[in-house]
Amino acid sequence: MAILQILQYPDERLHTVAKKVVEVNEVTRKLVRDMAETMYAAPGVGLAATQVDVHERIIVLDISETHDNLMVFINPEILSASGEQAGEEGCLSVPGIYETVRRSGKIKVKALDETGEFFTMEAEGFLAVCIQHEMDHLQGKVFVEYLSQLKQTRLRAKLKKRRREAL
Ligand code: GNR
Ligand code: NI
Repeated sequence: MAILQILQYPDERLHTVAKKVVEVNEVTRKLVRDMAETMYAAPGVGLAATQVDVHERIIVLDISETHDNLMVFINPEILSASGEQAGEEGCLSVPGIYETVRRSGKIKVKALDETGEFFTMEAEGFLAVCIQHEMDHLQGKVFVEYLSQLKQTRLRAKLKKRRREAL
């Protein structure tokens, strides 16, 4: 297994739109394992392939406290969405920044698992937030893009300053 490097906002590669996985095979499964290891090590509750500079529609998630409930979504699609919720979000590509984002309250998703098996799933609450956050990554969208332009400008200045001071 391997821990992969996570792209840091504002890296333009985070805005790449991921392509569908054509065949779920051993290469896919190795990437899924490496993504899971990277997510657990970070630590984070989810990771999209986009964040490790692989532009394919693959997501790993584990919102359990015990880190024993890995969920894999390959070629995920939202079939339906309803309601609304607002919650504080963070992102491994934007460390140390937490902002409230409004999202659908409940979603129904279809995807393939790491064996290539099709499944559908309903999610609400924090799980629904995480799935939407990760699916945004696959479209090249980072959660901070939901903030006002003023907040985004301030955020970029803050990150620049932080990186300067970290050197
Ligand atoms: O670890 C993560 N925590 C989190 C908290 C609230 C809403 C979304 C997330 S996802 C994030 C990991 C990440 O950046 N995934 O893309
Ligand atoms: Ni993220």
